[in-house]
Amino acid sequence: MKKAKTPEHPADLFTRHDGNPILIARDWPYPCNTVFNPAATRLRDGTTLLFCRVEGRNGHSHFTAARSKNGVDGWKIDPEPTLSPDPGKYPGELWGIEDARITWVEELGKYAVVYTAFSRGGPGVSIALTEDFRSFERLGVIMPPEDKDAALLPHRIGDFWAMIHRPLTTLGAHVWISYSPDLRHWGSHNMILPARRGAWWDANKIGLCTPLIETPEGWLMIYHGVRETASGSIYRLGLALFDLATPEQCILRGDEWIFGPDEAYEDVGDVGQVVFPCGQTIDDDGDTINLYYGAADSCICLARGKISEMLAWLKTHGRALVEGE
Ligand code: BMA
Repeated sequence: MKKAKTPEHPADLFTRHDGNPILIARDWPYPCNTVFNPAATRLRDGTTLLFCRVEGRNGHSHFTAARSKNGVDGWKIDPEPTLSPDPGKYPGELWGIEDARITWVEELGKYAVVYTAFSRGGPGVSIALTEDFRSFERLGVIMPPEDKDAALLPHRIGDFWAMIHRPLTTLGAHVWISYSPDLRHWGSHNMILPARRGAWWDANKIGLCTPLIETPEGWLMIYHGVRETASGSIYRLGLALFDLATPEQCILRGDEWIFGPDEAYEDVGDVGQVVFPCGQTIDDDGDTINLYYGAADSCICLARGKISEMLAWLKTHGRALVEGE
């Protein structure tokens, strides 16, 4: 059901594209159940590439690249899966690979694709490097289960690579950062954003959405909060800002969600009441975010927002973390 929007209750910070959903399973060149939760990047020639999660009719997922000149339509979808699970070599991928996040790493001249590998042990974080989204160098599972919702920062912090991820502990599902000298061995683990508790919209379970956005004021994080209700979970989006030089330090966190399920394609599907972005591109103005998200675990949608508005909103609606909330 659509929620009322008035001047007192302004619209979300992201505006949906009129043509949503922009990609559905029926667009696919081969049979599948659903397409959702895509990673995104802009290639050097300006083409938008979505690395889409495709779920087959066996319940297992793989990734297929879709490319578009304008990031909205005219998608050219690879005729076959672009990256498939390879459980023979990588046992952590037994039940599929899910929810990629892409970071361009200038120092390597490669894209880092960080994704969830799902197997008997649970979901873990894996990483693969690529120059062209045709061949991939897989490094395997780098964060053991249960861990997901991970993305690499685009450059080292000091001497170390930094990864945002979401391990599950008995005390909840919170966002962490870890550091590595070589992308393979990770340490210096720190929780950077805890799920809140009680009635909060982001109580008990949160996770990173898209890779962090580097702004002059700090690393901007879009995260999802999961509200458990009697009729299921509601996945909504919130904002937080982290210090540029010490990203484990949260500067501001918004109290309210800034985007949530409202349209029929977000409310109804394999898993209703879900908006789940894994990728964004930023226009040449350096301000406009094209947010690509899975809706109801069933289709791919686009919404647009402005980095400047998100930072301004955080200054008025955000505050420092309060222990115990
Ligand atoms: C999360 C992830 C996402 C999914 C969401 C809603 O835990 O597994 O892939 O979109 O649940 O089902």
